[in-house]
Amino acid sequence: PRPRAELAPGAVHVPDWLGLDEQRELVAACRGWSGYRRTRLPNGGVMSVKSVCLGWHWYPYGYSRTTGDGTPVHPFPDWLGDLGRRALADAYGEPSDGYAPDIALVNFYDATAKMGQHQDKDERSLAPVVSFSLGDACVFRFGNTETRGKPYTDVELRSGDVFVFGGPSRLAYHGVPKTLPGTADPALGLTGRLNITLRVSGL
Ligand code: MD5
Ligand code: FE
Repeated sequence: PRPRAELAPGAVHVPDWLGLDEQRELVAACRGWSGYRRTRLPNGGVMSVKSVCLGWHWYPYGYSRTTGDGTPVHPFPDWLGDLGRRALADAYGEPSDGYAPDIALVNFYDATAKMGQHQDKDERSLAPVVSFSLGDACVFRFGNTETRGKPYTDVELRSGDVFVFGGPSRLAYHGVPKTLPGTADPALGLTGRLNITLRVSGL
């Protein structure tokens, strides 16, 4: 079995945290949220992941209450906050009652999608980010807080894994250089990779 690992202070990987039934329920929930789109960046690029937001809509580089195309932002469900509090408590081994995420970003990766190294700094709160991985595994690159480049550590994130980023690691550069197509459990019924991150807007 893959052990729980603290990659840096506040950056904790908990492998296989979600059971297969919980993974299936999360996949079903992700399928129920409409409006996945590729985000266009101000520099002219287009992100390769398809994303949908709950609670607040992420635009590069901030959060708004509306999507901009007339479609409503889905509500952030209570059950997802509960799941995030349980994951955070298990990752850090301490109570998480005060953790109240109000944003979820859902990213879908097809076989060729990636995410370049970046910092998550559009949230006004530096409360931890909790990430859930579903479907195909990926190479997750966890870097440092100073530069986009080295040093970094590559970790494989598989379906059911939780990753928490808080404390001194909250503003670390990170990204997904590739997914590993075809690695998902066929029983999950998902081709590709889904990642859900929970955040606190501070708004
Ligand atoms: C993903 N998502 O797997 C990646 C990594 C994103 C994003 O980076 O911004 O949607 S999930 C792990 C993660 C999420 C948020 C913050 C940090 C890592 N971090 O501060 O290192 O789709
Ligand atoms: Fe990120």
